[in-house]
Amino acid sequence: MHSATTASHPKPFDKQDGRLVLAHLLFAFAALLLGGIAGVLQGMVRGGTIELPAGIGYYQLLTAHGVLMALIFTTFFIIGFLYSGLSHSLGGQLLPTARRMGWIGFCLMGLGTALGTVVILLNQASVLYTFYAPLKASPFFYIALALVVVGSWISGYGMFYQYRYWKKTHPGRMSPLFSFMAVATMILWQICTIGVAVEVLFQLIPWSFGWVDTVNVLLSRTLFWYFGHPLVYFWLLPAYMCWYVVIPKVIGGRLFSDALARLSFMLFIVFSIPVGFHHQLMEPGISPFWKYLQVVLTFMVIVPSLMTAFSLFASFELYGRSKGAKGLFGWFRYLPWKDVRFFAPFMGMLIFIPAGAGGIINASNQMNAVVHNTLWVTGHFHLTVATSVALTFFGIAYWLIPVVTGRTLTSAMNKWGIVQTVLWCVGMFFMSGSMHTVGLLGSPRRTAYTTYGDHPDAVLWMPYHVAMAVGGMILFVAVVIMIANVIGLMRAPKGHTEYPMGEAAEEAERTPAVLERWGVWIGVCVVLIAAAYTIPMIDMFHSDVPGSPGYKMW
Ligand code: HAS
Ligand code: CU
Repeated sequence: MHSATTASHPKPFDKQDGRLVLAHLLFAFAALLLGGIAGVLQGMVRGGTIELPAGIGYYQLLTAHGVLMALIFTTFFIIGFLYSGLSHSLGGQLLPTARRMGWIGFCLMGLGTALGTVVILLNQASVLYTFYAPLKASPFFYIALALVVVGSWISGYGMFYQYRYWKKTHPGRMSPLFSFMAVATMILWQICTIGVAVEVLFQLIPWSFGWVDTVNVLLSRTLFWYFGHPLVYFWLLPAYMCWYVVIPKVIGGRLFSDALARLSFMLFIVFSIPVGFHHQLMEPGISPFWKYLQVVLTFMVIVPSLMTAFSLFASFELYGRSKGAKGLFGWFRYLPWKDVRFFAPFMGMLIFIPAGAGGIINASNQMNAVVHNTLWVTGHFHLTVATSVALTFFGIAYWLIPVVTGRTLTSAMNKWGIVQTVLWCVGMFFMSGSMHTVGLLGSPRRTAYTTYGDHPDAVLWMPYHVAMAVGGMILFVAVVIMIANVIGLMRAPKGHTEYPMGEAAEEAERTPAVLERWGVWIGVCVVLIAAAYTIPMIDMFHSDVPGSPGYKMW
């Protein structure tokens, strides 16, 4: 039998692997709590409801919030989740070398996080999570980031090692879907982090140590966004893994198509990197032709998300019809609404529809001119990463923590999970809804409380800022409940929880083998990156615009 299908044994999760996974998850949730505290405070400052005590700065909080939530919570959770699924789908146990690499990665990332957090708390790095030059942080902030990235590389190598071993010992077989997707996600990560590694090592660190006086700002931002856009898919793809592989199992149905799922992940590898200019559409120094090309590629990378939406609808409908659902939307009633393992990720999917639509608006040059650098963009990413992705990760925690600790989810905790999800959605509705609206009215992002000298426009904005603060407070309550739920899961009754991994395996054998020819897809990706970036980067190197000295604006 295919080893992906032997997975449903009532065999407990490997203890050593469980510890590795749990360490990542707990670290992630600790970051969520700290980031949440920073978030609610900054929301209240911006709403004009509080003033910060003890010399704490708004931008300092904003940096802590962005770094801990967007970079640390996500990365730790993702690596823990991927390791858990690899252990489960590739033989029930990690190879000692793979596990060791996971721990080395964990330690390096943990060290980087600790160092970075200290530097931010010392107010030496209030440069926000995108750390744009010419804002200049302490060199130790950049070193901290580098440690996190290098740690994540080593964790990725551990995953590749495990996968290679499986492929070698199962010649001619299609790998289990989860492992395929995990490898695709980590390949994407390896390719895109090269950009930020080059930026940090060759530009920001020498400059912040004072070894060089100036920095090429345009080049640094370009390297950043070469990384920054695929970064958002590094967050999204693990959520998609849950939607493709876990959700069909949770609802008791099956995945619509193994081949379609694999194709969508390969398309992400191909198209998600050469698109960074859609974050730089309003920047001078890049000719319109290259922006245009990258916008075309941006519209290409929407396709695998549309395929995902199609596949999810098909899976839901197949399941509903198998239960006797009639009519176009009859299947809707048959979904397990009261099961948080389904409900939380489902709300994530639902919200991804307007969230993705917002992304398409952002990517359109003319409309980007309206929304760029306004709170609209902040609203966009609080729907995408902070709702679609975050709710899916929360939904995963409700079964993954029990799986790795040998416990079971109680019905009381399931209810708290539903409450948590509803609160998150309500809080986000107010917060992100107001951000989108007030962004269209011109309210800028990355700015503390100000009335712009009582400018009439800024007076119009204020009610929305208050609504944002209210949403932020609701979200903070939801963060606290999530943390309480995690503690509850850690103390849940002992018992066996099955790893809910879907079994499209019989179909996987019919999936075209080209979908596992990594070299082909990575090759196409490299060609596209070269086409989209080579000439504009050469121009940036040869630009006569002088480099910029560093600024400390806080
Ligand atoms: Fe974005 C800015 C364009 C997706 C995150 N984005 C950001 C920033 C972040 C971010 C963090 O083109 C700010 C960075 C900063 O600090 O400056 N984004 C896009 C596009 C997409 C997109 C075209 N973004 C994401 C995702 C993110 C994310 C995903 C995180 C996880 N974004 C932009 C642009 C900017 C930007 C510009 C720069 C703006 C500026 O000017 O600064 C696309 O990938 C979206 C495609 C998605 C879809 C939706 C498919 C729907 C699905 C759900 C199906 C639901 C079901 C359930 C089945 C087409 C898969 C339904 C059931 C029922 C019963 C109805
Ligand atoms: Cu992007």
